[in-house]
Amino acid sequence: MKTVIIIPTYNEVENLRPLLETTLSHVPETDILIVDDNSPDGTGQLADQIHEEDARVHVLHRAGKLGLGTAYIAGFKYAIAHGYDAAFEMDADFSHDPRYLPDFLKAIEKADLVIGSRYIRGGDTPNWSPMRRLISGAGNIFARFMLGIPVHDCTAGFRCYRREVLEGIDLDTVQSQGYAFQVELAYRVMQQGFKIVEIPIIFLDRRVGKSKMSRKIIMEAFAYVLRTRFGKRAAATTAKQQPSTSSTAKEMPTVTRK
Ligand SMILES: Nc1nc2c(ncn2[C@@H]2O[C@H](COP(=O)(O)OP(=O)(O)OP(=O)(O)O)[C@@H](O)[C@H]2O)c(=O)[nH]1
Ligand SMILES: [Mg+2]
Repeated sequence: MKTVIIIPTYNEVENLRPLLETTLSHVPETDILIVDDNSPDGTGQLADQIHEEDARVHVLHRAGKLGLGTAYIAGFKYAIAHGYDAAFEMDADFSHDPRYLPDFLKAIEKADLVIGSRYIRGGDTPNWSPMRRLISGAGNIFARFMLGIPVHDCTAGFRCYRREVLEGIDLDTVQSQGYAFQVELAYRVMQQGFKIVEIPIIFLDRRVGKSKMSRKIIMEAFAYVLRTRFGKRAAATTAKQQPSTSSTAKEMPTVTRK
């Protein structure tokens, strides 16, 4: 299976080289795609340098900080355009331990989407404060029951998608950026009837560098769940009245490829 690991980066210069080394030591047969948003700390230049040293590492440069969701959408389009059979989402800060990558590859053989879950047996968030556990745990239960997503950790960002899934969920209409992006994708994958499997992961806090997440990102996820749950009837009516035009020519990422 031809596989690519998509890693969005914004100011991850200290993490990048050790992360890529560790990742490729666990899954030497995969490719990596860094999607860098013109990080002021030079992450993009370092990624270019690593690309020169190792042909498995590719880089997409975007003009500025455009958000995590669009970074993944650009990465998914790259994966489709370059004939990958499966694509991973993975953070650059070591929260997503590359040692789990072989478990994902095994699981994706019998699934369409594999999610690294903190909320099933064997999963954990050992460094988190009780408050952070409460917010994340309650948010997940809320999203799960409001939207009927059969997943214990639907905000998780350590995932592997089969190509058919990425082709089946109309990437151009995804709007969300942060945790909501993960919830929206899980919801769409479920709606299309694809098979989702969770495998346990221990989620560690970032080693170095600064968090880019904020209260705004939490509110975005909350608003997405409410809008999707209670806007359903209205959305269905609109869809009936205005049949959607199916476009075969999918837009290519607005990014330059190294
Ligand atoms: N390309 C791109 N990457 C981003 C953007 N925002 C965040 N990232 C990357 O997305 C990943 C997740 O961001 P984090 O800041 O670690 O968010 P988090 O994991 O919720 O927060 P932490 O508690 O700091 O771990 C990291 O690899 C970031 O570098 C963005 O706007 N563009
Ligand atoms: Mg992180």
